[in-house]
Amino acid sequence: MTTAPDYTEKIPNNVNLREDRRLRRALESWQPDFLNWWESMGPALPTKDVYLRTAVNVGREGWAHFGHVPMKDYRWGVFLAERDSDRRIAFGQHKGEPAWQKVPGEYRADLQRLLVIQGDTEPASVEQQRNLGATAPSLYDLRNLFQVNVEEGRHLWAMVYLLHAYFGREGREEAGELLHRNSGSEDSPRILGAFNEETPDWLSFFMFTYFTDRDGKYQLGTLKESAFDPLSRTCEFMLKEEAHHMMVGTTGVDRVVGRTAQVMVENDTDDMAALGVIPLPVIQKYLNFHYSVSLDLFGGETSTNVANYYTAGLKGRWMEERRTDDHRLTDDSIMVDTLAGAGNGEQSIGQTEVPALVGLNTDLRREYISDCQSGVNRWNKILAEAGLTQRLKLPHIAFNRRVGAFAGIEASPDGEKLPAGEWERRRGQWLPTDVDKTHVRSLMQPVHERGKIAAWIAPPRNGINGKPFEYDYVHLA
Ligand code: BYC
Repeated sequence: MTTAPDYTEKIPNNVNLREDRRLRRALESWQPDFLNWWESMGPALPTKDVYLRTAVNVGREGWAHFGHVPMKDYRWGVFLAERDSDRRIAFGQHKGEPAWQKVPGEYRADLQRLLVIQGDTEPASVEQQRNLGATAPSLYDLRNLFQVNVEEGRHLWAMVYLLHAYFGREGREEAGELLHRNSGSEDSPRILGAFNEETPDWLSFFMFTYFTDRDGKYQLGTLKESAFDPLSRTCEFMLKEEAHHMMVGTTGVDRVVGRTAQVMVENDTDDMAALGVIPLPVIQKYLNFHYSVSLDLFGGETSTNVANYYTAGLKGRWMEERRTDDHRLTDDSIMVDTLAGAGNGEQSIGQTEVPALVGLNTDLRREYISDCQSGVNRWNKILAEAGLTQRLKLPHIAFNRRVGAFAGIEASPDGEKLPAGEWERRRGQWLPTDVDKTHVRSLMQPVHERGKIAAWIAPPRNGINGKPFEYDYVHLA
């Protein structure tokens, strides 16, 4: 099968849409709805064109083309990684059998649900980021925001293709619904909690792309293992695009921390509010918020849903093939975080042993947490190299949770279980307050001039695609 997308088609694709008239017409009738949604819910800042990359191939080399394009003309399309015709299922009760090219009837409902949940997050993030262009700290950052936005739009296409191609009328209806739910809507909110939160400023954006996009990386990593081969190949290519989103988050927070550290050292003070940068305690509070709501995205510490997904072969583990167990896990166990009886009628935060299959959300969350820790280490290195003693920290797993074992309790960032009253009194020390948010927003004055950057963030080390920071990444309308 060819891997190069066909750009002569109305919907660029490498899945031979040309030969599947019914599917092509179904997707072509969804396309105007998508474009209407993009116009009304996508980036609000009017632009002439943006220096964007567009996928031109899915192979290892040279998969993307860079150039200035009007955003509404971006070629959203359907791209699957190359097919391996010998691929076999790597885990669960069907381990060793050939990967599926069609959806087995008994797993249809579960697979459709996973696709809908995944698909729902993509447009949600575009909606959350809709107004950020107006306060971009530089044209470089503005371009990165738009790149992330168009690719999240493409990831929506990726899920919509699967729904249309493999799930009949119900799939088409679900594809329609993906454009009707909206982030933060009272009547029809997005499905997962974090995708109904606001992203009102650029510190939130960088924290979101670090912590919440990283959940995307891990969830896509498990769906890439799926026995349903079209889903696996779809996720493989999405992960390639996702790497840029990770870079935006990691280096974005680097640059905020770096600039604050620099100004702290130059002024020999840690009272940053007056100096036009974001104080480290505020950065810590934003980190606490985005990390804790992203932990919720992994579902409960124990879950029969995930056990069923794994056994059926729908959703694997992170790096499934590198694991050295039997890839069925029917006889294994895992320690998961829990609330345990403390003997005096009280409950305390502890661990308990459960069958490995029901603990798979915990397994994935742990992989994610250790990856998040690497970001914190990196930011702390920036502080140490500036000669500062302050450090950032991931809060305890029970902090600010709304899903799973700790949903019903309050805990401090150190993992101390707190009475509700004390939590309410102290939450402003740990989560952004209105005063913090107002201060951060007050710094968000747009810098849309070529080669210039806002004072609260350091410039990037590198530009995009070998271009310098001063490049005209975006032409405003
Ligand atoms: N909010 O058995 P449980 C991304 C529901 S991000 C609201 O503990 P399960 C991206 C759950 O649906 C990646 N509801 O959890 C990032 C279930 O409902 P039902 C998105 C929640 O099912 C940035 C019930 O609670 N992809 O790509 O094992 C920008 C019990 O749940 C939440 C995926 O998530 C929540 N946080 O795991 C753009 C992959 N958590 O069934 C994009 C697909 C749980 O009782 N989804 N619930 O009605 C899944 O694999 C799983 O559904 C979940 C939950 C990991 C989300």
